Amino acid sequence: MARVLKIFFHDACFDGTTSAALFAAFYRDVIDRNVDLRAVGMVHKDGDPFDGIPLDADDHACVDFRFCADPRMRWWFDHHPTAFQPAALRDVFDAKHLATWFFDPSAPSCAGLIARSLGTGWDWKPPAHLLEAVQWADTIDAARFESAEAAVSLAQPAQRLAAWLAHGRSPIDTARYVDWLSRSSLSEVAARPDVAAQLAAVADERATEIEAVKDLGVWNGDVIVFDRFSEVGARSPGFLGYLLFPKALYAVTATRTTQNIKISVGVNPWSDKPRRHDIGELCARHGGGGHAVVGGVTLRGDELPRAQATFAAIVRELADG
Ligand SMILES: [Mn+2]
Repeated sequence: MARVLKIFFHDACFDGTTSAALFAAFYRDVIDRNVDLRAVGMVHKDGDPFDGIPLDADDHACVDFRFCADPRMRWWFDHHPTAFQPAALRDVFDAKHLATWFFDPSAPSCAGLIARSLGTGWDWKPPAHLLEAVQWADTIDAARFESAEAAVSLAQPAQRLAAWLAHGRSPIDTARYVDWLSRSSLSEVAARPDVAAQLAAVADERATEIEAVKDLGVWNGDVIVFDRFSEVGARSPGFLGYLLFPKALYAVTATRTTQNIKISVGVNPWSDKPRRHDIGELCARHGGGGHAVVGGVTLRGDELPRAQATFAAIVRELADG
């Protein structure tokens, strides 16, 4: 019987899936070539996101997602400044100081942090196809695009796949994607017939989405607000919001599925105005987390009144402060 490795990763995220694929490739190359890999997408929530998640495999890793103090979580890599929630978890991290735990809030992507850490500690060099994905993770996760146009472009396979991931895949689809990416290039994955058809659909929906986002945006000072509480399944505009409302300093979006309600908050990377807020810190105060320039709060699908109050409070704080 093959040993089982569970990799918990930040779901619906290009960096999260790249991190999981990278770690899977490392594990097969260095630790156990016959390992049976189970990739498990994780979503942030108010409270312990690992509550009720079984750590029942032979080995466990968590990438691009919050710190888990359970000793069975042997491998951990993250770059979110809000990784330690509650803050007391930071003491566990500092006291135990496992050689297989890595945290660098200055890293542009978690995938980049993993590649560097495994290179230094295990003398492992990722294959070329994964190095390319790591470079894209650095660009996409840190919004290192020269313009909003470049950020929303679907010209490159990496950007088509990032949009497809953000559109909400089933857990099985995303787990399969992680396995494919651990073995083949972004362009090969994007060219798989089953994936290619879905990527084409994402591109086809773009024109309709642009019209919807244009109608949706409501100004509140220099904050552009997208309220999609009433459209179950509708997506966050992401960088499209800054393309269509270039004068915005901040964007705040509410989206909702039957499972979760998500409030996404961001600083316009192409604004010429300096930001006045730390978004991760702001979101953490409301039960979420993130980075200085992008963050979010995820609540349960049945917490609509609380989500609406949180949404209004965040918009008010950004517009007033
Ligand atoms: Mn990340």
